[in-house]
Amino acid sequence: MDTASRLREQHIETPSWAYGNSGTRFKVFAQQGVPRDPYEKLADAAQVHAFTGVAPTVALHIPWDKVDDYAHLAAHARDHGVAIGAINSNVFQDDDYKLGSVTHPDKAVRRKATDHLLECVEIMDATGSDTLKLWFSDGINYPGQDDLRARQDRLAESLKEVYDRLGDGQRFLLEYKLFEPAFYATDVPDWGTAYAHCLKLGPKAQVVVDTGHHAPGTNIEFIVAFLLREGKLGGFDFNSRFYADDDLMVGAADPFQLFRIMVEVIGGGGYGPHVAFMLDQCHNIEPKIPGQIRSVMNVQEATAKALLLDRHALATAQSEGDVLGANAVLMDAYNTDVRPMLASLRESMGLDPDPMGAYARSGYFEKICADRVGGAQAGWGA
Ligand code: PSV
Ligand code: MN
Ligand code: MN
Repeated sequence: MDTASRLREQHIETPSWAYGNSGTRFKVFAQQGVPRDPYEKLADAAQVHAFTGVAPTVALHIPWDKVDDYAHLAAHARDHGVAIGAINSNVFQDDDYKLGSVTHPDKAVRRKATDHLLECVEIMDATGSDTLKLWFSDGINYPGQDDLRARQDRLAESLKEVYDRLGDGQRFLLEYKLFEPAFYATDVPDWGTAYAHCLKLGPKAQVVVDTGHHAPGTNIEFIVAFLLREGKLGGFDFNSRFYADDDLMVGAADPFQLFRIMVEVIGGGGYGPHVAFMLDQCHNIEPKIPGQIRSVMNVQEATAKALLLDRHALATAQSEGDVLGANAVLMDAYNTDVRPMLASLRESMGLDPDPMGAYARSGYFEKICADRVGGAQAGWGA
């Protein structure tokens, strides 16, 4: 398949929480025209797909996107030309979870947390979603606060119960995060921990790599290559970081890192529906729909460059031990201006070659500002 066809088939999922008001723990900045409910979030996400052509699904976050009738919400998404993507669970915003959720020392709290995860699988059934995304804020702040090993046992027990509830064609992705909100020890702090749990459970459990969840200097593309090799890379939460879990627009801080990741994804056979490309971002100071459009374009550009990599020339240089030659082949791909190619790809898809400009000219923003008063908070403070 040629590069244009592969780019045309790319699928980048946007998160419902990107469309609501968000901020840091210091301040949530309200913006004009933001959605007041999950239905309006889906309508905004549909705009991102309408102008890029490659963002056909939207991740939900439960209970931020709680509705009475999920089948109805899924039908509403379809009416707008999109579908429901991953269901993100939330076992971090309840007072009961102060000392943990599925790892909590109290069995009753663990039961409540696991029941929420099972409820998310029910929502998958109702919406047609095939992916459950699990991120646990669980951890401890002080040495001795709880038993590290016992917490792993409790985590494993809950994951097993959820795993066993998954239907055919359903999977869960286990997310890791170096630290925060726990500071001394986090229960799923790294890819190795996530991988070990998933390996024990079976093929429906895979690891999701959130690009913002690593220590500075971590070689994320190595993690990607390793997990792909083991068949355990389920997807990405893309975003950019300068310091920690900044949740800035993907490709903004380090587009070269994004390119290197895409090189490994493509080289490792991960470019296809089995590895989900999801955005996990908040737009605190920039407008939200254009922020998502820009992010989708950034992922497309990194992908296009990685697809253009002359892998044959690279392999030859590598096998000859030609250090500078191999590096030059990689840099040639990275330094290619792929914007004209993506513009003509969009035209061939019946889209405007300039999604940012086309959205700005569409009048959608003016319309939502007039129609919507009192937009809802994304639910996530950072
Ligand atoms: C918290 O760090 C987080 O950003 C995780 O990455 C989750 O994927 C996301 O929130 C939504 O729960
Ligand atoms: Mn994430
Ligand atoms: Mn995060």
